[in-house]
Amino acid sequence: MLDTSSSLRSQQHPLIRALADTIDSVWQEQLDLSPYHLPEDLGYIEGRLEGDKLTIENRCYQTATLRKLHLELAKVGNNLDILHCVMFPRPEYDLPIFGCDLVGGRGQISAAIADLSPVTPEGNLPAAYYQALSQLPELNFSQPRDLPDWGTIFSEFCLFIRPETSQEEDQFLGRVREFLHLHCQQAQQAETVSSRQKNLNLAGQQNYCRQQQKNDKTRRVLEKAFGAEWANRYMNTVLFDFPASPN
Ligand code: 18B
Repeated sequence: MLDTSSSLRSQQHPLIRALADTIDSVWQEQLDLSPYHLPEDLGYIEGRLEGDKLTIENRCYQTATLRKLHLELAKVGNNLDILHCVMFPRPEYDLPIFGCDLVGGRGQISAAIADLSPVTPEGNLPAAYYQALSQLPELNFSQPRDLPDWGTIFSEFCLFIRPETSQEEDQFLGRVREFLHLHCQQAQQAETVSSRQKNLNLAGQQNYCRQQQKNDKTRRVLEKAFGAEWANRYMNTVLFDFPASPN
């Protein structure tokens, strides 16, 4: 059963609320979810960031083909609302990583990012994804943002914008819903690959996590509230953990 009565959600920016509801409903409708237990029950966390309270709410699932589906909502006082979501596939399947991040404060979303990120050494998405995504109508946003240096992991379909109007917010939400529909449909019908391919997928996922761990903006928020060591552990074990390589 999904608990949709998240207390944090009702206090978040409307786009964050709408995206969290969308993620929940697509997951529930298209996937067969089982619980996923986070280390030491890091489900609900409170810290203090320069006098403001930092609250984090995590929910986590898994399916037969997806190792970890993580939806995280965070709030820093009244200044910063954050949605973070990553769907890590099991490396036995040729599936990209769905990821998105919404960051906003005081009524305005400053960063809206969503992607289906390839994990192959060549950086290609599986053909079915490429075909479906290439057919979606091109969206034009008035304030596209430049990816940071570590953002080499993202696909050509990555959205990274500062939404200016409620129409742009709706367009972003609609496109993320399309990403999710496609991805859940592909994940439900994925077939296992050779052990060589599995190792390549694993290496691709490790690279994705290592790059994401370089996001200093995420790290700074966590460090200020919980200290450097805790932030490091949280980024490595909750946000961007990966299974170890086989020896
Ligand atoms: N992230 N984000 O998830 N991050 O987790 N995020 C920011 O307006 C948090 C992901 C991404 O321009 C910002 O500049 C915290 C995933 C990119 O240098 C803040 C958490 C993706 C940027 C936070 C969190 C992802 C970015 C600055 C834990 C993509 C731009 C906001 C709950 C799939 C980086 C701004 C740059 C920005 C914070 C991407 C404050 C604390 C899954 C590319």
